[in-house]
Amino acid sequence: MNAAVVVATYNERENLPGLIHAILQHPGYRVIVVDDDSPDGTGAIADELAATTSGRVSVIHRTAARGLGRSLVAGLQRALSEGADFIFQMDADFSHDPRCLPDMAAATTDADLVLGSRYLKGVSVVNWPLHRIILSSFANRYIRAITGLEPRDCTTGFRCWRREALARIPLDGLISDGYAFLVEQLHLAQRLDCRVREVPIIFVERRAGRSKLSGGVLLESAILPWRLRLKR
Ligand SMILES: Nc1nc2c(ncn2[C@@H]2O[C@H](COP(=O)(O)OP(=O)(O)OP(=O)(O)O)[C@@H](O)[C@H]2O)c(=O)[nH]1
Ligand SMILES: [Mg+2]
Repeated sequence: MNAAVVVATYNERENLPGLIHAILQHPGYRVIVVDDDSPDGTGAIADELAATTSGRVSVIHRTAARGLGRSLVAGLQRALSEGADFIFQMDADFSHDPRCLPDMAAATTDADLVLGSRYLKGVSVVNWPLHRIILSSFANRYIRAITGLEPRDCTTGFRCWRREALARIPLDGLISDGYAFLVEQLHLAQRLDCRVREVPIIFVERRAGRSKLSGGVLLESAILPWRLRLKR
């Protein structure tokens, strides 16, 4: 197995060490942390982990304007240039269970992009307040209705790419940055005829730290589906 897991971080100091430990339990997996100069010192913790894990963890320190989308682009490009065959993206806060990684990789036998989906079998979300579930499930209906995307969970951040498919995505051309980035990335994959498959995951509310969901991020997510539709 030659897999790289891209983890974007902003103020995840309590979560990152445990997460990296759990990912590295899988032989053949390495981690690329993309930190946005977190005020809580996550970047320095990532450097310490990189120094003690025999080259299996690398860290990208970003200092430009912070953003999830640009961070993921930097990490995914690094994974491609390092030659990984399977490239994951996942959140740092334990909402995505590292134990699911091998099953997601296995699901690429008949797919180019595997989505860890919260909405395949009803709603598999644990400990989210009701308003977050309503917001997320409304967002998915809205996105599907406007863009014609088919997956049940278009905003999931837990993804596994086959290298050849990710290499075809013009990552530098993606314009959005918050959760909208995830929708734009999926839309592009579908337009480029990637075979997209969903596998069920159980999403658990973040273990520690605070959410970065903001009004600006939500507004971008509300507008993006219309931009994608107009493009089509
Ligand atoms: N590098 C970077 N990472 C970010 C940024 N915003 C969020 N992240 C990371 O992206 C992942 C998802 O962000 P979250 O804040 O957990 O968003 P969420 O999962 O929708 O919300 P909660 O889990 O409720 O907090 C986490 O690993 C964050 O640390 C950012 O601006 N830059
Ligand atoms: Mg989260």
